[in-house]
Amino acid sequence: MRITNIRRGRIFRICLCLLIILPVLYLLFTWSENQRNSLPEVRGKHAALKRQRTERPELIVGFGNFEPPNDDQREGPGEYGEAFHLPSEENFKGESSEMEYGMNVYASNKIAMDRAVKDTRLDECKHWNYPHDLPKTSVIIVFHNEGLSVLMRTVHSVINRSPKHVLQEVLLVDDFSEKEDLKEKLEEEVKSFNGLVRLVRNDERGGLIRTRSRGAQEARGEVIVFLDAHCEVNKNWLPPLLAPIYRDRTTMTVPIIDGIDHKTFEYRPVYSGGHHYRGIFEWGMLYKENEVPKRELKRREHNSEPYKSPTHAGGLFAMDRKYFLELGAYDSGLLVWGGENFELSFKIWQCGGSIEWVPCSRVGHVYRGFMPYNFGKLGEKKKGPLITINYKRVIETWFDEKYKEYFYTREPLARFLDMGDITGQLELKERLQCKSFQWYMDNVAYDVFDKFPQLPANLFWGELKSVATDTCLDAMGHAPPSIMGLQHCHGHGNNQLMRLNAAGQLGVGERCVEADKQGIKLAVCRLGTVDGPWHYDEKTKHLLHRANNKCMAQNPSTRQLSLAHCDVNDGYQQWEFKEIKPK
Ligand code: UD2
Ligand code: MN
Repeated sequence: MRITNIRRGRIFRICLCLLIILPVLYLLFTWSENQRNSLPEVRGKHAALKRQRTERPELIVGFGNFEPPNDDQREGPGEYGEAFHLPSEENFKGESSEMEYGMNVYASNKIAMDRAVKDTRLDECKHWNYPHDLPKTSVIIVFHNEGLSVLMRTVHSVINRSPKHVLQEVLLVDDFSEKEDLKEKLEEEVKSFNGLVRLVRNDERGGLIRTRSRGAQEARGEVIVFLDAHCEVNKNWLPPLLAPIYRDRTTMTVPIIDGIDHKTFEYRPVYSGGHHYRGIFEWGMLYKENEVPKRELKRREHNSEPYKSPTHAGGLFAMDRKYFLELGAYDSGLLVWGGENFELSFKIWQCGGSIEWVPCSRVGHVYRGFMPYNFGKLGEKKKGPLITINYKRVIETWFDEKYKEYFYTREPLARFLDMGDITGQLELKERLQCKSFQWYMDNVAYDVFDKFPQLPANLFWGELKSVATDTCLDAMGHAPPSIMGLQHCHGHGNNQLMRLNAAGQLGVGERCVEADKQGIKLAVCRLGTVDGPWHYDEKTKHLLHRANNKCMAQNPSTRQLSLAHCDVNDGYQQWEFKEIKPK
């Protein structure tokens, strides 16, 4: 009896344990399954989807972990993205090709077209899986006078590192290149891809902006991806870019842009350690990158998930082709180069779409030493700097009045530039019922003001001329920190265009003029501030540095600038702001 009772007790306890353990095990199992299945999807507010998805995404083996061919045991110059140094006797040839292309194309010619690069993604990225029915994609590469081997390496990387069934085509659009090899040899190269690569050519120079719009017209894929002609895409770059578009066709996606050295072709991760940056701008419309605000990071579950960004650098992005065309492609009034990244970004956000940067998609880009091409006839036709004209079109279309003032404060000469007709753009904005710029600043670009606060108006601007010597304060084209100089007044603005704002900041371009014992200096403006130490007295013509209670002065013999005890009788302390007009 006793034994039986003990047994009964044991059986009861075992059953009780099982009753507790089994449901816990079940819950744990389903939770881990969910975790696994949640990784494949790129989630976001837009997951409610304009495009219906019926089944849950499958786990597709070999997709999240898509391994490009030829990536093992390769040997040769530049393999795995290592730096390649020419033997010293060939340096001269390398340098002269740098003069021609802004990058060492002679060195590039010695590196395999299909070289391997190092995988710069976050580890987490290797475990994502993506839907198998992603939209077919045209990769569009516009080019003008690029190095053939650099262009072809871009093409090879796309073909080798994109899943075959997703890649509709690589579309090359030649923007009226003059180089012989691009005219002749390129045709043969293209043929060797049996139709997967197509080449179309402009009859005249269109500039990169119009040429990209043309590419979008000609493309056959459902999604278009733009790349510059000197890129190398990294492992499994394409599916992560397509997934958010597949979920919501009004999303533009942007890969993280790694650097490729313009001399050695070394492939370098732009940043590592899981930190994320996104595109913003300062009020002169220079593109900047800023750490992603916590508010945006917190919205996501995984650090490798896409995050929203106010804008993008311009060159590399993916979009639903029809959506790009519905938005009017790029404003066709924009000329050659610059500002189109903002135009498209403001248009997308303000008219109901969104921009996401995708950490699991990495693409290398060669940042050139200098711009090797000129703007051709398109540049000559327009008076004034063409890029500022582009910015003016963009801000006049998309900014509210108050924000336009910030741009004109930072870029006073822009007021006088002829931006052409923007009625078509304003009509589009009306037709698509786009939101205000204030909405965009409040909801999307809310981190801009932290770095670039609203600009106080300029009290004085123009050339800052020494009364004694008739020379002008000049930033000398040096990078800050550097010494300000005095030069012959040329009337073109640029390095001589000084602005003194109502809060005492003396600025030139995006830089600030500061002073200490060593002299008058060009400095990086402190982020988040717009004030400064300067006060200009129109009567005495003194430029007073309030913190030191001294005046800007010129040394009569050395001509160097410094701070000196203010003296109303000293002509070398007298300055005049002289307004200028664009030439
Ligand atoms: C950046 C962008 C670039 C573009 C530009 C502003 C990145 C990595 N790059 O400058 O894509 O948005 O800002 O407009 O974000 N090209 C033509 N016709 C021309 C001039 C250039 O087809 O008249 C081609 C050129 O061969 C290249 C592409 O356009 O493939 C971009 O030009 P870039 O590389 O000189 O511009 P980049 O990278 O300095
Ligand atoms: Mn480029």
